[in-house]
Amino acid sequence: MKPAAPSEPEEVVIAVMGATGSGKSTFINIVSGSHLAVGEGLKSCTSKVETVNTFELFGKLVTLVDTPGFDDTTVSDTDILKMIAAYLSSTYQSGYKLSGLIYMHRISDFRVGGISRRNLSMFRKLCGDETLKNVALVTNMWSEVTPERGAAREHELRTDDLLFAPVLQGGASMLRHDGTVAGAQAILAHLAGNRPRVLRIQRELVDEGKDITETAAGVELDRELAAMRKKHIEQLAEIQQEMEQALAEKDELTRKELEQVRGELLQNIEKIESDRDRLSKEYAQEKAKADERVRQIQEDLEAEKAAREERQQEIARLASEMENNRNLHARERENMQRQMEDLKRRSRRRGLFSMVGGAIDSLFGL
Ligand SMILES: Nc1nc2c(ncn2[C@@H]2O[C@H](COP(=O)(O)OP(=O)(O)OP(=O)(O)O)[C@@H](O)[C@H]2O)c(=O)[nH]1
Ligand SMILES: [Mg+2]
Repeated sequence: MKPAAPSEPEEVVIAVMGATGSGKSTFINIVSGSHLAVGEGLKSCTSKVETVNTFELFGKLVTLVDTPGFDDTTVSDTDILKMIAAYLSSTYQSGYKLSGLIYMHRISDFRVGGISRRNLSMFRKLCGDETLKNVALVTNMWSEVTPERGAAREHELRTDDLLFAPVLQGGASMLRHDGTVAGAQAILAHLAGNRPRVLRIQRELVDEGKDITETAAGVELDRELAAMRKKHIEQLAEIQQEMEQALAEKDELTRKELEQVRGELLQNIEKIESDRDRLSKEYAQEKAKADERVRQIQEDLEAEKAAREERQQEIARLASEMENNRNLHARERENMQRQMEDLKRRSRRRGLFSMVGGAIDSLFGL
């Protein structure tokens, strides 16, 4: 984060990541008093990077960033990586770093399936090992399990080398979220004091000038897509065999059903191939849009800074008038005091993230 002047509250930015439906938006709403959409059914809810209005906590200006989980039901992983990467690289280029990252995990999941593992591996590739000190692995939905079962799962998550163990060894912490405002604030307090660090994807894209397909997250995504494609091609071969058998047995109904499955598989394969191809090209477009928007926001910030300085001069003028003119009428004095309070309130500094508010949503959305 950009250093603030001594009298100004420090700006802290924390991103919340995790699988779709893990409770990211709910957590943010609880602690920030925002109204982000929360999922009700099986469908994913957040499909873009969103920042919520900045709020003050423990004397700091906190901005939380909501992200869509990988394996979203409506947006492809390629689009999600593209959005998250554009957001992180544009803001980093403007001098902003994250103070913390929360990785949300439902303790109520009776087993950690492929989706959670994929999200965790993408998360690790985005962060890199050097940032792990700024990571909190947060378990939630404790009300959905008995304390014994929850504790047993927590232990498993903590000790399994395919789950949280390597992340914890790298310096991350594991915390429980009990669903309350105070609990969520305690989690933020744990992260808010951290030294902001550069994420691996930011270093790769900005400092090393890598193409997104060459970043650890880009390579991981491509590996996932390649594995998925391979699985589909194997399934296709099986279906083809079954279709031949159905043809030989003159089983028209089965053959037709298989034909439909075959069509779906072919479509999936085509989509995977296009997803692999378009990451690099579309990232460049997304990044250009993001850069332009961040540039505009910074211009607005500059204008706001100039206006703030003017207000501060006005405050100083009013203060000295009150000081020097002891004969002021009580009502006049009260009036001037009110004006000063108003000017002070309007002079509060806002950083890039607080300035962005909802504006950045439209930029990083689809
Ligand atoms: N019992 C319980 N339910 C929760 C908790 N947090 C979230 N939920 C529920 O879990 C569902 C998903 O929550 P969201 O906050 O939308 O999850 P998300 O991670 O933002 O999901 P996406 O936006 O789809 O990635 C909603 O029905 C929430 O009401 C919690 O701490 N306890
Ligand atoms: Mg959400």
